[in-house]
Amino acid sequence: MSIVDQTRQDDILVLSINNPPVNAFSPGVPEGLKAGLDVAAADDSIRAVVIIGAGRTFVAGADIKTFNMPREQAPDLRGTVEKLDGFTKPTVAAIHGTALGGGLELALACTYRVAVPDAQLGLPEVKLGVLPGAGGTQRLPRVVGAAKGLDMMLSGNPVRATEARTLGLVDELVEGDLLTGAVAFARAHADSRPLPRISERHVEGGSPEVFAAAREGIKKTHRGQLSPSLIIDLAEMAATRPFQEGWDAEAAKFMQAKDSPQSRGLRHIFFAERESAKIPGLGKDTPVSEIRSAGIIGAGTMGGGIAMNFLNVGIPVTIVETAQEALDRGLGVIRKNYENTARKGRMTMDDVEKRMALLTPSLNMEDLADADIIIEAVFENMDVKKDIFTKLDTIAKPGAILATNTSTLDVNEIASVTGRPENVIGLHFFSPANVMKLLEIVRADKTSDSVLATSMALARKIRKVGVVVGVCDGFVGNRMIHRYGDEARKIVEEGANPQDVDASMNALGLPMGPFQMSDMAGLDIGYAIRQHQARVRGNPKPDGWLDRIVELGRKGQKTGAGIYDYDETRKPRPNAEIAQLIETYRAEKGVTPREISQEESTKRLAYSLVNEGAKILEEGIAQRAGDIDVIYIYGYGFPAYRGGPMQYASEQGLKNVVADLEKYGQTPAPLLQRLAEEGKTFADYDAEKAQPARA
Ligand code: T1G
Repeated sequence: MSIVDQTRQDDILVLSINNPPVNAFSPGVPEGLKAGLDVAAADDSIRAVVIIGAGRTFVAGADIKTFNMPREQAPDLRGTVEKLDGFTKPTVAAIHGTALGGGLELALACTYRVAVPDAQLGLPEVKLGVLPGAGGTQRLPRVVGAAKGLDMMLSGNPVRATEARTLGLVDELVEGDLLTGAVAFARAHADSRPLPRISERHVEGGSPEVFAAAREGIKKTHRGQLSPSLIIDLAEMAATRPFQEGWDAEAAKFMQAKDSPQSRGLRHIFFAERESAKIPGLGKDTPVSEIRSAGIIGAGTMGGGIAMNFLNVGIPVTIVETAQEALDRGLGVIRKNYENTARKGRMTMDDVEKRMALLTPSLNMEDLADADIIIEAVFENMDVKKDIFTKLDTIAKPGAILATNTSTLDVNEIASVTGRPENVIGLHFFSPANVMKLLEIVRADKTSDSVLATSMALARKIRKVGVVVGVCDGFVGNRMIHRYGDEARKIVEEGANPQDVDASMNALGLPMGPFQMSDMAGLDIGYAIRQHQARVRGNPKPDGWLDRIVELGRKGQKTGAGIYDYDETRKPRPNAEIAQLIETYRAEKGVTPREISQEESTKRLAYSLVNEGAKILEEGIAQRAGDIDVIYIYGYGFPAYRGGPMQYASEQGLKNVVADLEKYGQTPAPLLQRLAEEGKTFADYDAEKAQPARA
């Protein structure tokens, strides 16, 4: 089969795109489609053309990998769309799976569109920091109207074919075999003239108010991003200017968006997120077990949240506590969470009952004997965890995965108390565990390949973004955030106030700066970690300005006061006493406070993450810089349009990062030094590591 196959069904020519896995518009596809159209144009016995995707989907869009190609070498999607728009015989797009981005634009240039009911149609380009660049900004609003067109292009979310039919985006739904239905539809419309062309239609509802409202809306939903405003401008042109003018303007604005750091960041994360699911060195034939039942030990915030992930995908859970009251409380929280979701209309009360029916409470760990996986989510104390794993070793069935949800403790040490360390792994969920998508999969020294592969498959099953990390204090995410917190406290010691430090990271696009985040997580957690780390290092009890705040009993949002004061809106408000405490602290330490610019604060904080990330890479605790970026976007709110801390540093130039680290008193990691000297980026580093080892 060639990349675009031509087959005849009597008077209908069928062009079948065969470019697995998702029929992206890669080099060869435009050429094949154009060739097919030329055949159809030259042969009077061909009355209409059907375009269909082979395999599991129609066209899932332009091939994102070709975005960095020189323009003249990139697949000519616009040329193909123009050829279709001007074609003199009916063309029918036969859609199953997904018609996304350039795929939908191709379909919109066809005369007609038919689809199976569960197909998805959308223009997700904004999620890649670009915009529909092959007519989507001009055609979609002409079909679905200004408001719906803007909503689809700005959210990037697809609609099901059933809704698309209602919107007029699809002309017919095909219940049976798609190709049969599409050929029949083509034959039935072969003589219809004039051919309906979307480019000749007008946009409904394109009032100035609609575009003004959209511009207002993206200030909140897409803060700091470029492509949304370009999309609105182009949609407004569709409503107010001739098609050709909008079509031409779209090409220029597409290039502007594509060449932005934001698009490079979002495209980086698109691929990094998929790469992070691949575990180097794991054979394709590594056995992956199916997880049909789960056991959770601990029904607190984490245990309850973890349980919900399994219930949401229909996996029964036995949840164990030590006391009935704690068990009842835990189940109550789970039910309340579901009922809140139902109240928002995102699930029905029937769904709530179905999920709760899969949940079995117990006071007896023996009830976990048949679970395929058991996840411990109890108090962060090594002795408690060792005691649990010792008991689990006598209870769990052979082959069960024994996982700890510890956020920093040594998984090797936990595994050592069992007779089956190959079955022990860390599954570090992030709070709230039923919401946060990140799952750090902590590979201990003796964790077997099969347990690792099964854990990664499970992550995907429970809709988490799984990233494999190694064992060290804090693994990847928390180890970096500890350094980041150290730097943040230092910047305050030197003269900045907490709210300016937080603002310096809000300016980078993080919804919460270091102190807003600490107040939310609970200051006592950081306090305990600093105490623990001081003990491990044999240092005296730490007495930083933040420790003094905790010792006043101010533990953050949960006590209504921490670094900031909080009222019922939970909006952080600076507190004069805290400012005084910090001033007193500086005086005691003999520090003369100095003015610290927002730029300095942003660099010191962002680069403290990057520098620790470089050390983590050198130690092999993370497999890729891209994995670190995925962790920070899905676990710590780093803005996806920055691509994550490592990508952000690469965009700044690692030479500049090294110079700034030295300027602000941090010692650059050797790997960072090397890459900077070689003029490389972290993406280069990942590409080097991905190269098969030269024999
Ligand atoms: N280009 C290149 N590779 C792609 C791709 C694409 N558009 N979409 C997916 N892949 C790869 C992906 O990297 C992975 O590779 C494999 O396919 C399976 O993907 C001009 C400019 C279609 C819903 O944004 O949303 O058109 O890891 O794991 O979970 O206006 O892929 O196996 O090596 O995601 O079943 C617009 C992006 C492009 C759609 C399927 N289109 N893709 O999900 O599989 S811009 C998109 C998806 C554009 C035009 C503009 C999903 C999917 P590998 P997967 P999945």
